[in-house]
Parts: sequence; C-alpha cells; structure tokens
Amino acid sequence: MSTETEASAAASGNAATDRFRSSGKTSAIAADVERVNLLASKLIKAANDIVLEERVSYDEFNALKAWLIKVGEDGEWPLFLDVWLEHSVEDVATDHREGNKGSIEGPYYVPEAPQQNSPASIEMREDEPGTPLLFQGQVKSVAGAPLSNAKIELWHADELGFYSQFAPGIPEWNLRGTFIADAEGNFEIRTMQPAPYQIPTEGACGQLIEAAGWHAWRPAHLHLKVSAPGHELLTAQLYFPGDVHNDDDIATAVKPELMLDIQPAGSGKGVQATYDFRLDPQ
Ligand code: MBD
Ligand code: FE
Repeated sequence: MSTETEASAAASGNAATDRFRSSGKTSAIAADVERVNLLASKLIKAANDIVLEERVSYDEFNALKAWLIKVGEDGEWPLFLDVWLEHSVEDVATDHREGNKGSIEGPYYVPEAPQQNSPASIEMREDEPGTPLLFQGQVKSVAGAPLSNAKIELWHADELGFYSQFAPGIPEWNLRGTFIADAEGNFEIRTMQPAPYQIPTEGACGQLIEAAGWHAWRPAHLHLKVSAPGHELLTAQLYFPGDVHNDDDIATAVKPELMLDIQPAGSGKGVQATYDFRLDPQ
C-alpha cells in the first residue's frame, strides 16, 4: 500500500470528523435523562450479554479497548457509525414514507455545493477520468404531480473512488453540485460514472474488516438530497444494476427501489441513467 493512500485514509477520517463537528447536527441533542438511561442501559447490557455468552477473554477485552482508542485516533467514528449503524437509524426515520425509499447520508456530504439550473454539468476536472453519465429524471409528489422548484444535491466519488474534500489533490467542489429542476420537476445533470468504492482500509475500520475476514466494498453509487417546498427532504443513494457489490454492500445501504435505469446515451457517448423521485408531503 502506498504512502499516498495511507495519507489519504488518515486525512479522510479526520476530514469527516471535522465535517461532522461543524455540521450543526449535535445541537439538536436534548438531554432527556430517561431516554439516555434507557438507551445506554440497553447498549451496555447487550455488550455484557455477548461477553457472558461468548466467554470473552481478557486478551479480547484488551484488543477491543485498543481498537476503540484507534478508531478515535484515526478520526474514524463517523465512518464506523455510518457504515455499520446508520442504515438502521435511516430505516426508523423514514419508515412512515409512502414515496421514495431513501438511504444513508454517509460521512462525505458537504452542504452548499455550487448551484446551477438544470440542464447542467457538475463541476469536474478537464481530464476527469471515467464514463460520461447523463443523470436525468423527474421529481414528483406521492400523488404523481410534478414538483416545480425541486432541488437536487448530488455528490459522488470519482472513478478511482475518491471524494473531493476528503482526499487530497482534488478541486474543492469536484463531482459535487446543487441543481434546480425545471417547472415540471425535470432534471438533466451531466457527470462521470463513479466506480465501486472501497472504504479506507488503512485505519481502524480497515483493521476490523481484515481481522474479521470481511471485505471493504460498497457498490458504485450516487449520493443525493432531493427537496421541494412543502415536502420531506429525501436523502438517498442510487445504484447501478449488475454491480457485483449490490448484494453485499459493507454499509447495508442498497434497496431494490434505488436502482437506476441505465441505457446507452442518446449522444452515443457514455450512458444515461434515469430515476424519478416521489417526495412525501411534509
Ligand atoms: C461512502 O462513500 C459511503 O457512502 C458510506 C456510506 C460509507 C463510507 C464511504
Ligand atoms: Fe459514498
């Protein structure tokens, strides 16, 4: 493994930790004593039950202690929690919805990416590697009405699996953008097809994956936040049919409803990916 990839893994963990700290998400935490008591007690009991049932040794206990310390040192708490826990939180948060299924946000969202009106091209390097992808579709209500003034935030990895602002040497807003659909909710965004993605393997999360004999792959994916006035914000990921990791995503974030319809591009260059969103009323 090269020094460069090691450097980028450490940097991406710390960048994700800094991003979370400055996201404002922690300000919503209310200190409800009964709720903390309930959740903390259940978590501690679950851990103790495992120790007793599996007869965990002191060596194993100390390995856990060392590993938890390393998760913090590597800045990988956002990565760890988003990969192995966020999918259940997301299920609970959205199980009332009749419209679109969503998926986890993950650790690499950055708000306020540069905004353009559709049709548009996402920001990318002049020599951005990969297959051109035309991402198109329509934003509608649950009842099927087109939603004017719909907004689509799109972010994804490049063809090497790196996210701008979390890997070094990539322009700040590369493959990130905010797009306003037309009056009928239609959008057309030109980008580059992302590759299957391996979560950073050099830090504490990678150490766990290797020690447990797992793999570090997520299928190729687009990340989105879709919104329209009077409707619930949808955080989602979209996937490419046939990706070998659609069935064994390390982050358990694939749902059958989140598959893109992929066709050869009308222009003959690259592919077009179509998806229609249905947003629940607020
Ligand atoms: C990603 O790109 C991602 O989407 C998730 C959920 C976790 C780690 C990296
Ligand atoms: Fe991702």
